[in-house]
Amino acid sequence: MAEATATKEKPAAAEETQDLTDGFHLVIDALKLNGLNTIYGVPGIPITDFGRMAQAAGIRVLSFRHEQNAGYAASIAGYLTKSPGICLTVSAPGFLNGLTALAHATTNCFPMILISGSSEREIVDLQQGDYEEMDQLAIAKPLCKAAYRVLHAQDIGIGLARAIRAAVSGRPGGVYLDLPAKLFGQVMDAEAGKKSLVKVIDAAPAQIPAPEAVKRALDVLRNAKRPLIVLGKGAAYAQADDAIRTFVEKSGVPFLPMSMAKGLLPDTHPQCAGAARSTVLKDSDVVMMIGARLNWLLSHGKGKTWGEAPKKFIQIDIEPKEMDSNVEIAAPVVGDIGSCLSALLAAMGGNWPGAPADWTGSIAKKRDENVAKMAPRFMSNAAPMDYYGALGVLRTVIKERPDAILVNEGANTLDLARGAVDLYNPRKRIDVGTWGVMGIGMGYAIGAAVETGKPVLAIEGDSAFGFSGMEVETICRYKLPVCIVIFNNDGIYRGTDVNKSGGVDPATTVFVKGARYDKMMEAFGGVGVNATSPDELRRAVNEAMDSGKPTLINAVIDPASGSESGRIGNLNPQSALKKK
Ligand code: ADP
Ligand code: TZD
Ligand code: MG
Repeated sequence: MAEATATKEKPAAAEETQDLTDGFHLVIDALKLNGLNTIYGVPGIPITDFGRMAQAAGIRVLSFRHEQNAGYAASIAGYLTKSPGICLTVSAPGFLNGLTALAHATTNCFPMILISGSSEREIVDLQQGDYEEMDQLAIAKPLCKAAYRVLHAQDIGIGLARAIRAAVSGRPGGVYLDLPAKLFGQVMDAEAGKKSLVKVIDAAPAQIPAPEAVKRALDVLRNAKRPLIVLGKGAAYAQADDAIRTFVEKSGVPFLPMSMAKGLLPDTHPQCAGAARSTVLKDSDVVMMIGARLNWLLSHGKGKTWGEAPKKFIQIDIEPKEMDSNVEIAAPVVGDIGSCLSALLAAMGGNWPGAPADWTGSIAKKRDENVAKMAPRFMSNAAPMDYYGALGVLRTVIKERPDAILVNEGANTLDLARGAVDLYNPRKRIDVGTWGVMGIGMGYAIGAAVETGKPVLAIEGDSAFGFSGMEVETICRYKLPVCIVIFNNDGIYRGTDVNKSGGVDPATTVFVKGARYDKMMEAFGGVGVNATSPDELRRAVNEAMDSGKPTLINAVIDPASGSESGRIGNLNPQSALKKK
């Protein structure tokens, strides 16, 4: 077997005089050297001892009940901190469970490193049937930004450095780091080991936009009659909050926040066009995208949503290949958002004309009308609750605690909460993201609570919650300040479907009627509440948010009040043969 010289067994005499280290300690030291002090994972062969040693060495190691949830926690840790979230799993099945989250991180542009233990290369490559055998590196590659394997202890430092740089530089994403079982036990000279570690300097270097690109963008913006700024989660990720706010206000342009960009500027800001979304998308003539992609969430920048009138797009993004991905970009500005906005602000000078008043006035009017239309719905005191009655309570909870973090998933529960709950600070809303994936709920809640120390409110559809529900034990075990509100409408979209065959099986989208999710929390020592009215809900959520005690509130929602697929029912394919 080809072991490098530095890791060869030492003669007994030399050992007596020599301090040694091994793979376990080198990985731990390399993580700590780079400020990576939290690991989300599930223990088992070959990483059980690694987890123990990491904890003993002062790294916070959070053990989950399923790797996918640990992975989601790591991915959101990356989003919230700009430093790669670390997920640790065992080989084959544990690795595969973590892989969904790694692909999710890559899709959403979150920096994350999935570290999985793996079986012996010699056996895997000859497919001789090792314990949990799988060629993990090959499988991970197409699903992440980069994938590396470390075979020798003296390469651990370089391996981790490469993983960190790949995760956070340029467009952030997921990185896979494969650590075979044998690596952990490899021994080498402690001094040489220490020297082999790499402290990554400037992991995500500033990417300065070209001056002519900045000028071109401002020329397009200056000549706009009906300009619009779209803020995406890349803008929130960039942590250039002051520059973004200053730019938006100086330009006077109405802004539309994508879901996770809500709160970059408050949803109640006079320039916020969130409540006039369809109007601004349709009627705008120049659209400036800041850290947002023209993907399905924005109807690819064309079609009915965007109206007939010709549009010019300005796009600010760190990824040059994003330009022209769906429509022509008249003014691409490639660079990191902080640098781009500083350059734009500098080039705008002192007397920027602002946005035309007839345009901003008409949007403000539309927005105020829509807000006024919604207001009475949030006052509904009906029991069982409808979505609006329950959300009326929760929007006040967040208004009174603008520092809390909101986790949100479901279909109706997602779409209606997105519109109902205003956000006031950056990076306070985390949700299903680019894939519209169910299952991020408890992983995100745990990751957010651990990374920020702030209270978390998770607004969960009953189906959505089910994907990660077992992690309520994890929340109780680590005593995290998480309040989960389950919008329990007895099913997916609605709890009213019936099996059209007349058979005994329930319909495909319904769950056990009148289920009591609150009892799950009580099983682990947390607080469980069954809330049947807005008043009960208000009392329970306020208490949970103030006490910080792990709480799960089963909010009973009228099973008939949701709609198919929430707001994106139009994406469902229709059968040409469908009978009435
Ligand atoms: P949303 O779903 O909110 O519309 P997307 O995830 O589609 O947002 O888009 C985020 C975009 O932000 C990606 O194209 C990504 O390349 C970009 N991005 C991420 N971080 C930065 C950064 N620091 N500077 C510039 N662009 C960034
Ligand atoms: N599986 C995964 C991983 N992601 C998905 N998005 C889906 C399945 C499909 N899906 C949705 O898009 S929303 C949803 C599913 C299963 C659940 C909706 O039900 P809910 O919310 O109870 O969470 P509402 O309030 O009843 O609509
Ligand atoms: Mg439901």
